[in-house]
Amino acid sequence: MTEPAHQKRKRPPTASFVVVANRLPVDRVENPDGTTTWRTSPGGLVAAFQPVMHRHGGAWVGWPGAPGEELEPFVDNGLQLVPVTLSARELEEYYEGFSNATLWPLYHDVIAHPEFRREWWDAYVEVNDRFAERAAGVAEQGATVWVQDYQLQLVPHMLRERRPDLRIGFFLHIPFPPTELFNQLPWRLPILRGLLGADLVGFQLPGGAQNFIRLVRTRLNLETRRDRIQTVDRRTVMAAAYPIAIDAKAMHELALRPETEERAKEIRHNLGDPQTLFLGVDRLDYTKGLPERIRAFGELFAEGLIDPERVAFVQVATPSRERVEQYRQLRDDIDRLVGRINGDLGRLGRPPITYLHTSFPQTEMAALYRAADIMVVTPLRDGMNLVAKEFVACRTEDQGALVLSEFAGAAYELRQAYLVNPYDIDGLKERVLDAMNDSPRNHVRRMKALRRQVFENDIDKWANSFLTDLEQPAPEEGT
Ligand code: GDG
Repeated sequence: MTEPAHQKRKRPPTASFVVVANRLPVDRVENPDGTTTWRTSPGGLVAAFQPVMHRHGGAWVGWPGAPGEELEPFVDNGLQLVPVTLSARELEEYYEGFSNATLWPLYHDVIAHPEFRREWWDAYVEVNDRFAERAAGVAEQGATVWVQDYQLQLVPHMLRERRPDLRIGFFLHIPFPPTELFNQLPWRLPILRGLLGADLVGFQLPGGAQNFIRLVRTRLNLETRRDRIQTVDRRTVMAAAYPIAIDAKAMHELALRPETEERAKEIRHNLGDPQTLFLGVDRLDYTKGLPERIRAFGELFAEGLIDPERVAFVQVATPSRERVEQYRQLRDDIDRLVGRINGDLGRLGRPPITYLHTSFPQTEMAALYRAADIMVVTPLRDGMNLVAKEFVACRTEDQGALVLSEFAGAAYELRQAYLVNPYDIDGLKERVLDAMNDSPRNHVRRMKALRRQVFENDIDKWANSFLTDLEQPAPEEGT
């Protein structure tokens, strides 16, 4: 869309289905002629939710991506987009601070140290309140509002106070931590109460739902029965697992396009037509286990267990949260690690590790997935990991293999992957070799099973199962 921005903006009518997420699904692009275009923003939540929104219609409430930007609601690509303004200070305190330097590490098993700062919490409360206000203004009487992720855990309660007529769902895209970690949080009670404003609280895995139920029982003294919680205002809240999925068919079709296949061949050719091409694709995040993975490959090359003349390893690391100190540090560490391995082991024109700190269009991602033989997905902790599922969906000929961390939510469903403990570098090396040396017959057998799983449990099924449970009236007390 390239018409001038002011022509596109209009106040949205109220909607019967509203998604509330930290980010709108688009980034603004200023064209040289002064017009504005919107481009899909990267990331797991948007990738998962775009198809859901296109099927259901409705409004999406979120931050448009630039500090201080005040935009009227507008329509893009058939979606009603309702921008929430965040100041530079709020971004620093609510987003980079409380969301990404407190909650993100805490919820990912404290892989990095979470910082607890009271001013960050205050900003979190303030911004959550603004999102709730915006959603309350957009939702029509009796509408369904689906709130997304760790940045907005107070919104369900704040929204219910304003609009008791709504059906409110919440889905957490990242892990919900074990009780002893969650209990470190100075603001644990308001967060639990915030989530309990929803009728349905969804998690990636049953373990997350169980952690939450245990916490509301022990910390808030609420009565719980299986996946139901009785609140003090005598509502029934359901807490259950809904492992998130992908639009497998769309991904498969993208992979099948002749231009994707052509590009996949070109990628392999540019890498020297290796016998085996390993691939990693991750946001550059300390949860994704990049240093451990790179170290394992460095050792495999150095010890002659894989031959850099015949094997290539491509690691794409998509830039992420670059203003947060821990992320800057990680980037430097990885640069150094890759530089050292390639410096020690590479020869002219053929580095053992091709490391790309950049993001690509989805077509290029599909070509990479097709080009690769073995995908290496080894996060230290991950809510789900869509990359693993996307790779499987792109294996149009049932070939290749997936090496997958036990600590990715995806491991719960993708049992036929080569599962691995990513903290165990020797184990990781062994698993990489197992995957590489296994017979093509075993690869096909495993891949067929993985594909069945990914195609049978796609994003439509995921959204329908959450929304069906959300629409169900709560059972009478005592039943
Ligand atoms: C969070 C949770 C959970 C990546 N680089 C590019 C690109 N991507 C796309 C991938 C995939 C998505 O971004 C990444 O999703 P992941 O699930 O792997 O990871 P997170 O961003 O951490 O997502 C995660 C997810 O939410 C959904 O609930 O699975 O556990 O952490 O779709 O393809 N896309 C494009 N260019 C890139 O360079 N176009």
